[in-house]
Amino acid sequence: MKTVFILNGPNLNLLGLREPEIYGAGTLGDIETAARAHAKDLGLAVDFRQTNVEGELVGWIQEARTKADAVILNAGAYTHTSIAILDALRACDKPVIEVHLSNIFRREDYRKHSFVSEAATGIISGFGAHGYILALDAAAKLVG
Ligand code: CA2
Repeated sequence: MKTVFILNGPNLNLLGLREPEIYGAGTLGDIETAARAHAKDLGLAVDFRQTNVEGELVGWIQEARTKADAVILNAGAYTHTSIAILDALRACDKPVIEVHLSNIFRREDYRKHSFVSEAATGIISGFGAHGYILALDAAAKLVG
């Protein structure tokens, strides 16, 4: 069975607690539950993780080189700042699907640039929690 890493960055553990008008009312746990159910239907195994630590995300992307067939990544605010994450993605050599709950291009200027996009196979942004489901569909297609 093919394995997809679903990696989540800083503050995504706070989903559902604040800013529901931007990120929706669901929690990251709700997203994980829906993603696991959809992955099962697609015949994919998922490894779902969240961290607030940039270096931990870098380590997980490195781990994906040998343990995952595709990566779904919502790097949170590190999307807009982290060359370390970009370098790790460039070394990863697996399909990478960048996900954002909000449409980052409709928001503040500092959110409109993504270092992740420079290494991503594709981007899903603005569909809320459903973006993770769309990303799994894309991953299933990409890993065959
Ligand atoms: O839209 C997205 O998914 C983001 O990656 C979410 C990040 C943000 O920094 C990116 O620009 C876009 C923020 C993660 C969640 O932050 C929260 C902060 C307070 C309360 C709830 C969530």
